[in-house]
Amino acid sequence: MSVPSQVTKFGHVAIIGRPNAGKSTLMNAILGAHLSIVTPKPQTTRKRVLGIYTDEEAQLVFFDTPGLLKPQYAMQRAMMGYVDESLAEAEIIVVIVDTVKAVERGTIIDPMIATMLRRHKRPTVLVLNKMDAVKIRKEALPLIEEARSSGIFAKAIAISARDETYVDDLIAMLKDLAPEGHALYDADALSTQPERFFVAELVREVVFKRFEDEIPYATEVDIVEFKERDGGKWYVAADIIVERDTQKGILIGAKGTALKSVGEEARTAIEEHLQHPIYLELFVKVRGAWRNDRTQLASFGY
Ligand SMILES: Nc1nc2c(ncn2[C@@H]2O[C@H](COP(=O)(O)OP(=O)(O)OP(=O)(O)O)[C@@H](O)[C@H]2O)c(=O)[nH]1
Ligand SMILES: [Mg+2]
Repeated sequence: MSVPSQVTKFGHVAIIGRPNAGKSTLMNAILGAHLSIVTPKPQTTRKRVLGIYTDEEAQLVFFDTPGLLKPQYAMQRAMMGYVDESLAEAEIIVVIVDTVKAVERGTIIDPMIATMLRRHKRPTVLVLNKMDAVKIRKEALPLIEEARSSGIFAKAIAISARDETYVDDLIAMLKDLAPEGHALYDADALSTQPERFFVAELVREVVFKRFEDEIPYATEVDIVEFKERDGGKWYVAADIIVERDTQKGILIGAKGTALKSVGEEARTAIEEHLQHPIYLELFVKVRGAWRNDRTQLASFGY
């Protein structure tokens, strides 16, 4: 594969919005791949996830970002740093909202988002997401009207990222807004981030989906070994970090059964992602209050 020469549009697109709005689902729908992890819990995405979309005419580099919030501790401050960084580097901004919640609120204008857009003036597309879950679809019409008359957005579109409806129309809009330019990456490149990052995310996705209460939020995953072996399974060893001994106990489960089944589900997802069989070893470690400790956060890549 090589860099496609016929591409005439190239741009960076930051996807921003509140936690749980569907940012990661949207990026995956655009790319046609499960690149960024998705769970029903808010604050799933913690770092910037870079995804590359390429067709015959355009190459768009998407930044999936953590959901916007007022940071309470160091990890959340780092999360909001990724949002700022993505906005600064993007030529186009996508603001995505959960339309069900916007209908309840009676407005799509979110003060926190409006403030950010005033600081980063770029062509901005408003995406009204989760239209499949809006019971009376015409209740969304005044919101689209509000978006158009607000002067904040270049365009507005109603979609379902989950069902992939109107996602192609959104891609066409973004291609229109993208600057003229040449492709930077190979036509089959999906990201520039290392496989270790995606492997750690896939383990974290399983923990987020399986455990309730505080465990997902106290969990980080650190890949300690990633060995590609010739002619055999690759070897991956990961530490699952939690904050308390009780959390460690729940993650491991009676006779290790909980951890074993986390490992089985994660291994399947990682093999699918890497397109290669692996041997996965998981270890649970306790690191008190790592979320508020700059040194530990740095060691986890924040
Ligand atoms: N019904 C419906 N659910 C959706 C849609 N898009 C996303 N979801 C669901 O909403 C939840 C959150 O989706 P994510 O893509 O993880 O949301 P996010 O904005 O990336 O969330 P954070 O990373 O936590 O900020 C998941 O359960 C998705 O399946 C949609 O179009 N319709
Ligand atoms: Mg996300």
